[in-house]
Parts: sequence; C-alpha cells; structure tokens
Amino acid sequence: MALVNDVKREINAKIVYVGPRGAGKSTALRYIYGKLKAEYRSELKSTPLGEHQLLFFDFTYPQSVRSGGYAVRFHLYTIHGESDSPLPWKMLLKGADGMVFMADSDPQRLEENIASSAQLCEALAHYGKKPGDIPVSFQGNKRDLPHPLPLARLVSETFPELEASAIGVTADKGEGVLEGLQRVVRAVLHNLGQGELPEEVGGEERPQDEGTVAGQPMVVDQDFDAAGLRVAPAGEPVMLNSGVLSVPLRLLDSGGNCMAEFKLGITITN
Ligand SMILES: Nc1nc2c(ncn2[C@@H]2O[C@H](COP(=O)(O)OP(=O)(O)OP(=O)(O)O)[C@@H](O)[C@H]2O)c(=O)[nH]1
Ligand SMILES: [Mg+2]
Repeated sequence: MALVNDVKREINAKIVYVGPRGAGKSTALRYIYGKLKAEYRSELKSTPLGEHQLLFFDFTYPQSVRSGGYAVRFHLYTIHGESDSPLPWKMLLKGADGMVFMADSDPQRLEENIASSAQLCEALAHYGKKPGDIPVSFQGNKRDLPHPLPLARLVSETFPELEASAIGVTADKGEGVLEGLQRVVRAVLHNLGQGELPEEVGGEERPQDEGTVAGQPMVVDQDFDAAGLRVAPAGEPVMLNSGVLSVPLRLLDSGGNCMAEFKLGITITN
C-alpha cells in the first residue's frame, strides 16, 4: 500500500528484501546504494528493530518516475543480522508494495531458503495476503559458487507457486542485482497504474522539483496491528536535572519478546 505525500507530491513505495540469513540481502542493498548518485538517494541507515537491525534507504529515479503527476520514491528495506524470529519480518512486511526474495544458491542452504519462504508466507498471511498478491522478484544469489543449485530447482523448491522466472545474481560483484530491482520496481509501478521506467538506476538528469528526503522507517505506520503488545518497566525511573522523570520501558510482543526499548519522559506539574 503505497503512501501518498500530497505536500511533496510523492508516492512512497516500499520494497522489502527478504530471504534467509546470509543470503546476500545487505550486500545487494549496499550495491544498489553505491550505484545511485547522492542527489537521488537518502542516507543508508541502520536502526534497531526490536532485537534486530533494520537496514534501509530510499531513492527516486533521475528521470523522476511519475504516477498521476506524483514522483515515485522507492524505500528499500531489509533486516540485517540475526532474524530467526518471524516477528520483525511481519512488522517490516506491513504495507509492502513489493518484495525481493534473495535465495542462497548454495545447495547446503536449501533448507534455510525453504524455511525463510515459509516464514514469509506466514508473515503475509497475517495480513490476509500470499506472495502472489504482492510483486516478488526472486533472485538466486551466489551464482559464483562452484556448484550452485540450478535456478529452476531453487524456485520450485522454495516457491513452487511462483510464476515469474528467477534471476541469477552474484551480489558480491553486483551481477543481476539492478536487473532484479528493476523487475520489482516495474511491477510496483504497474500496480500504481504507471509503467514507464528509466532503463538505468543512476544517470545524469536531475529531478525537476524535488528535494531529497531522509529515509524514515515506515515500519510502524498508523494502522500497525498493536494487538497483544505490552509495555514493561526496563529499569528504575531517574529524575533528570531538567525536572523530567525518565522512565525506561520495554515494548514486548505477545510472546514476551522485546521489540524496542525506550524512555518515557514525565514532567511533574504538581
Ligand atoms: N560467494 C558469494 N558470496 C556472497 C555473495 N553475496 C554475498 N555474499 C557473502 O555472503 C555473506 C552474507 O552476505 P550478507 O549480504 O551479509 O547476507 P544477508 O542476507 O544480509 O545476511 P543477514 O543480514 O545475516 O541476514 C557475506 O560474507 C557476503 O560477502 C555472492 O554473490 N557470492
Ligand atoms: Mg544483512
């Protein structure tokens, strides 16, 4: 569900890189980031998401892809590092307009690919969706390995119901990464009712009337499902010199896992 910003005349589309740990999601994101000119992209940021790290940035195309007169800004996200729990993926996939599934072509890691696909399906089911309802670009990474799994097998074992063909990627060298991104971007634009897409990421022309915006996590948006969440103390309250009482708290999911730590500042008025 792309978010429309009428003030900036932008449509914000969310693309999530999913897949098993170590498949190459961060490598792909960093490669894309490195290919974009600074004026077209925000900073690459890493921020805590519960016990995990969210890696993200946003960009627009130089020729300023437009849908109904609005520029389209693409926000790319992945979870970095330990992410065995399905919860962060569930949060991240909320409102996603497209996904890139990074599979690991290492035959030894087929089970992890399958488990990740199952986790993804479960996360989408939480929102009443299945993979085909949101465009998926399937990328088989690490094609440079000595004996990578054949792409067709990788897809049929991991996503038997997927209709689109897979793209072979060597994210370390950037091979296939941009092609895989373009594929999902095209599908997202199609869903937004607009198909034109510049051929290249990067380029010489400057957008006409846009400033760049720093990436903001769009993970917890207004209609985030907060059912089952609890807030618990995370330490002793401290009275600050400013007269504000700082209360450390933890946000817990229904299973008691910590999703975030924060401090509540209370100004005592009487
Ligand atoms: N041989 C090979 N290794 C790769 C390739 N792409 C990434 N790697 C390596 O695979 C390892 C994991 O890559 P990451 O990009 O960190 O993978 P990730 O999916 O972000 O992993 P998590 O953040 O742990 O989920 C790193 O050591 C990369 O250098 C590739 O195309 N070929
Ligand atoms: Mg990573």
